[in-house]
Amino acid sequence: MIEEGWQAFGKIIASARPVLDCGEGRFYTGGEFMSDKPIIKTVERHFLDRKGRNPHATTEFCWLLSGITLACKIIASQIQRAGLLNITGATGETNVQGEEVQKLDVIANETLVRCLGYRGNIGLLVSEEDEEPHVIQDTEGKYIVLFDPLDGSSNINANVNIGTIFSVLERPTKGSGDLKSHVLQPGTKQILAGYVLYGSSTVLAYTSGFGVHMFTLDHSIGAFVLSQENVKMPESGKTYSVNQGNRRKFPDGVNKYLDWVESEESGGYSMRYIGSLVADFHRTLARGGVFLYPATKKSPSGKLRLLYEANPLAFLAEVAGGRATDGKERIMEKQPKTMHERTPLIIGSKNEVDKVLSFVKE
Ligand code: AHM
Ligand code: MG
Repeated sequence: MIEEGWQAFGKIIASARPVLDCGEGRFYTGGEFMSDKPIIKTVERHFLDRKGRNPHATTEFCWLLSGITLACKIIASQIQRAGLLNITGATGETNVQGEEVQKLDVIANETLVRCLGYRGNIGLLVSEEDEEPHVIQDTEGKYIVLFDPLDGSSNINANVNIGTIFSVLERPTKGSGDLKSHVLQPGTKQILAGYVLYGSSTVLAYTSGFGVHMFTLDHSIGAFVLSQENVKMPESGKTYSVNQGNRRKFPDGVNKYLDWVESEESGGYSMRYIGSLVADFHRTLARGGVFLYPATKKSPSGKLRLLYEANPLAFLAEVAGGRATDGKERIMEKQPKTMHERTPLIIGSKNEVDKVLSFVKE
């Protein structure tokens, strides 16, 4: 039906311009095949365009990617109607991190697990909400997908921006060894990372190491459509982003940086903190600046999770020209020891992260 539509479309164009009908719905216009030229660029099509440069840019991998985009479209529609569907508020349970679980956390998690559970090339799924990985295929399944299904859950009930973060690893040894050892890979091994921000518009950003690209969800056609290619993070930016409420619990180096950033000597910075990592990162990526979630006395290893929060955003930041560190080590080089490991995070514009490090490393 769709193919017939395209053929009819081609024939209309043919009446206005000389076109050679090459069969199979392809019409040669003298320069290129019309049916090879998409009228919109979806995430999957964009990813596949890196074929040749990226060994993972295969139709098989696109099947995995479409599982992520489908899940995020479903999550976006649930978020938009949350108040009408009675799915705001807490479930009364706590998750593996000891945090209060929101109804939308559960919905987002189940949506991702169910959308990805049927993709034949996935072996394991790792979610912030589940203590153990979901074993989709014990011995087969080339890829591992890790995700924070709904980041910024404390903002859900306030109608403030929230997001989904994802990371994809290749399974090192097919089917053998301890499954957890397959998951515990440093961020440098990521083959894809991204996030979806459910904001005033729903935006997806991804990288596979070949640029950072952004797509906007066009609700009228139900697709993430390319809106910005090769996004670069400004090298500097006069915004810092941190939970100032934890000021007295921060290490001395962080407090010295904050003293400096608040002083006249810094030339004047603005503070912006949404409390949803995806939203704070998205702003930092677009406008420049730095985001910090340091260790605190309450959380000596920091709050954010290495595998499905810090690593994917670090990959995006670095490909866009920024930096990500825990104050001592590059985030993506950290060797994870446990699946839900936490890390301090300093991420953002290259010059701003270096500035923080000059105080933290003193
Ligand atoms: P979550 O994944 O349970 O939502 O927790 C992570 C969130 C991040 O989005 C955000 O940067 C941080 O926690 C905010 O924490 P705090 O309220 O301590 O400032
Ligand atoms: Mg989170």
